[in-house]
Amino acid sequence: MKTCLAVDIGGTKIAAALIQSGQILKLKQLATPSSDNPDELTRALRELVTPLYEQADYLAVASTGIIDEGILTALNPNNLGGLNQYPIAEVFEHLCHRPVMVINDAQAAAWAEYQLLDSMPSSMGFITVSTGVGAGFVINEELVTGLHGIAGHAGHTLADPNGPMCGCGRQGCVESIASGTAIGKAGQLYFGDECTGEMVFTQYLDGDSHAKDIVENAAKTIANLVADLKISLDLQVICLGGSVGLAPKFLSLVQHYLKQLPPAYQIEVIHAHSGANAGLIGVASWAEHFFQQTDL
Ligand code: ADP
Ligand code: BMX
Ligand code: ZN
Repeated sequence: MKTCLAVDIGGTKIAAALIQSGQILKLKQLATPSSDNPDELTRALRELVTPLYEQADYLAVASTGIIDEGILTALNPNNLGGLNQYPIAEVFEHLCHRPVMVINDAQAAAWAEYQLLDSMPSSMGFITVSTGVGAGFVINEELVTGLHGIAGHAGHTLADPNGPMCGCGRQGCVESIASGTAIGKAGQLYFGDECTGEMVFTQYLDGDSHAKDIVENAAKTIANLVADLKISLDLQVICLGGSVGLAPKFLSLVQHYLKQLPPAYQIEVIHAHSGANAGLIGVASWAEHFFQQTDL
């Protein structure tokens, strides 16, 4: 039985796990460095994988950013402390001397969640509301990665043409309003310069009215994204993940705003079954599929 070392690189945290037949055997996690120096990220990745890689046959990496030909290009470099154009596949090959496969984190999570659905629909979407807002799609039972790895970057579709400037360079993207980063930024006006998305949620759950406005605005924005995706792709179900997507009450708020739209926009929205581990489980499963064909 082959063992996979799966790594999930997000804008806030990096997790690594040894996985066999979809089961996590060992899990380690650390904070994503907030530096535009690529050596800082490489150092963090080395620290994470060194105690694990010798037990692995291959590596499966899910990362925030556009993954094309093994290079990570940030669509929103702010999510990675300004880091861009990082040779992610080469770095892992160098660190672990094992075959490496890399895809986008939300694409990986979509693949994990698709396989866990009871009804096995032909088309589904996954949305992560986390440091950024990412998405992944399975259409006609196939994970859509896109010719250049860009497919799924629905966090950068338009939510408000007069909204905040997004780190990708476009004004009013969904991510600039509804991501954990955007929620934290909106909260800084009321809760201080160090305010994070998580702190706004704590205030929200305590009944603060400013936090309520911010969280509701984010949920309404995600509900509209859900509606746009349903009407564009005729999806059958959408899974919501990421620490904001999984935060208490957020899913029910999204469902509440979605219900106010006409019937054609309605779709079942559920929590990611594999929770925070969706990226790890999904990329391990995707790599198993990939490496089986290459007779590893
Ligand atoms: P990553 O983007 O690295 O995958 P997360 O999914 O944890 O990481 O998303 C990080 C964002 O979620 C940050 O903006 C953080 O403030 C926010 N966050 C973390 N924990 C919570 C929580 N319990 N409730 C709401 N927001 C949270
Ligand atoms: C951003 C983008 C996506 C990513 C999404 C969620 C970058 C660096 N990332 O829209 O590729 O899937 O964030 O990422 O441009 P996370 O860090 O919030 O998990
Ligand atoms: Zn954007």
